[in-house]
Amino acid sequence: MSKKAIVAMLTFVLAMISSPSKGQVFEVDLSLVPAAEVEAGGPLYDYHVGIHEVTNAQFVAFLNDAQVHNEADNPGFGDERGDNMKFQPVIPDPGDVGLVDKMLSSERDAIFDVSRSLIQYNANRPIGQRYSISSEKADHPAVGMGWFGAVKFCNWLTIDHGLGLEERCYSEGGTAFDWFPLTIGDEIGGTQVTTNAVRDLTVDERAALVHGFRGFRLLMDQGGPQIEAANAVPRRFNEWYKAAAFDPAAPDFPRTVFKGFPFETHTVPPFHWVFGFGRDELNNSDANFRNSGDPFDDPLASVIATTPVMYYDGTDHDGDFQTTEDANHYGLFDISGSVWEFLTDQVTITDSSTPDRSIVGGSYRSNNRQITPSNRGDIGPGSTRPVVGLRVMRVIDNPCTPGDWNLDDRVNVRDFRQFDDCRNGPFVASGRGCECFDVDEDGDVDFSDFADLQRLVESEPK
Ligand SMILES: [Ca+2]
Ligand SMILES: [Ca+2]
Ligand SMILES: [Ca+2]
Ligand SMILES: [Ca+2]
Repeated sequence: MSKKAIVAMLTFVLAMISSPSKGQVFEVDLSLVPAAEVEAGGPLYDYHVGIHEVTNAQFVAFLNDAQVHNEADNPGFGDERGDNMKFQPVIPDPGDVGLVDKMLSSERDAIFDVSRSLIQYNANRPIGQRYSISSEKADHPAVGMGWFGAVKFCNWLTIDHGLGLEERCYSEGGTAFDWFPLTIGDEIGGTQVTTNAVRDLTVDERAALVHGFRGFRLLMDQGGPQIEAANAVPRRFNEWYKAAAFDPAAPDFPRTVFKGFPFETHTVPPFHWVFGFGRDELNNSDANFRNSGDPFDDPLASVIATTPVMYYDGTDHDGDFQTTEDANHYGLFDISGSVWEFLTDQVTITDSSTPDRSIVGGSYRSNNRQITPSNRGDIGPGSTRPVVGLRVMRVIDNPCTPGDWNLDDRVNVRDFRQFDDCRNGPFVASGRGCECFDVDEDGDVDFSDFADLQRLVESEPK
């Protein structure tokens, strides 16, 4: 490299370090899970998934930038990048971020809890530089955020990538009830009913999310693997399980595996792997789980024993520890183990005012049976854990199969419900997904499209 090039590069690097308050677009490596590779009963649209969990360095960039754009902390500069976050200045952990002020509510750490992470906070530094991570832990997965923090990160990342405020996938606000996937309660021809957010997404709401938004979000998980029901329940929006376990090269017969507790089993369907690194057997060289023998292991479970993201890459890390090359079929790392990952889905708990959120994949503290993609946990949306992080995804090209609005591979009365909405309702203005009803491709959705749709239904296989 020439001297000039080195100077130019250094100048660039220094500029990045010294101006942390301007948007910090960082690379998010995504891998395509293609519609064309058909998982029986699974998603029929392209989506892109983060090849690794969100790192400490990425989460620090978010926290610093959000604080710069937080009206309370930086008057005159507040905007959507930092809205709805209460940065706690004093007790007991400066740097915690809640939905409300610390002393007033149980939701005080709902966005981020410093003490359950490896990230540090220094109130004496200028805003925009207060959060930091040691260089050794910068590429480890971030932990200690609640589901609110995970989806706030997704919304922030959407803005940071210049995708536009209207592409954000989650509603935000000052209370726990204001945070939900944006299409929940967005009823046909009606206005949004936020009280409906206290439940999981319907199929139509999942379809609307896929059709209408290009921002970053968490993966969806419609009903889990659904093996016992022999695919009786559709899982057309189970983005997690396809990305995590599907592979046309996997065994073509079901296998029974043990879950976390003794005697409890579940079945892995044909063409899916038991583990998220594309195999049915687990060795210590494959993933970070409890006492897995990696150099970061903590037998006492007293520290955050994450491995760097993509650690299981087939190298021996300069003689430290031999790993197996463990990107899965879609190039995704650490699907099994390292840290649990939040999903979009709300798990309805009848005695709870805010439903739990799904977490998947297990962590460095999970045993060897708990880190399968079909294993699930759930925690409250404001709960923070040193074992739970996140992975982001995007639908980059919103899908459009003529007439099949709910993406279930058939055109029928369920799609027609949405047709009326596109013809008369709010979708006309936004155009989100309605172009799929313009069957005759003349630029609008009207009765001539309806006639074409009827013909599509009649030709549907019985
Ligand atoms: Ca370990
Ligand atoms: Ca993981
Ligand atoms: Ca359909
Ligand atoms: Ca038309």
